[in-house]
Amino acid sequence: MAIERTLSIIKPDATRRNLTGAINARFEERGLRIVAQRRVQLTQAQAEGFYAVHKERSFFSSLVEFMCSGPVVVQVLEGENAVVLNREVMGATNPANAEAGTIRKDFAESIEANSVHGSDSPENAAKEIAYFFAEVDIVG
Ligand code: IDP
Repeated sequence: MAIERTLSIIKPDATRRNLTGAINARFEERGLRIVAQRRVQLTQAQAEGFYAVHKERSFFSSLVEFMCSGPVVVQVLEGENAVVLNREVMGATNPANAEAGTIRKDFAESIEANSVHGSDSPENAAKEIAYFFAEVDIVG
């Protein structure tokens, strides 16, 4: 299987509750390596740009406001099959539907405040990584 990179974001509901380390332990336990990491306060423009694909959705403005409500940790995870593996470790978007032992089942507060973001395809991972990191900032 190919070594891939994916973009992960630890969302404001999780940084607020001091869960950064607990969440990153889940990634590392499953073999995902954190090869770049930065704590950021997103601006409205940055959050809108990142979630532009959702701009017609009813929850867009609320999502943008939530993503700017506190610091986030943006990071690049690397490993075999990293995109799909990260989605598996995260669990379903809605924590009510997430499987036992996933980050969202164990930590998410709601379908919006669901603790983590993860790219959904290798193509989107490349775009999302480039949104936050220069190649030189990623040390594998
Ligand atoms: P994903 O994060 O699991 O890939 P997406 O459907 O791409 O899920 O949605 C992006 C983010 O938008 C979700 O992680 C969540 O924070 C928020 N979101 C998705 N659906 C809803 C909703 O129905 N109400 C409120 N927020 C939502």
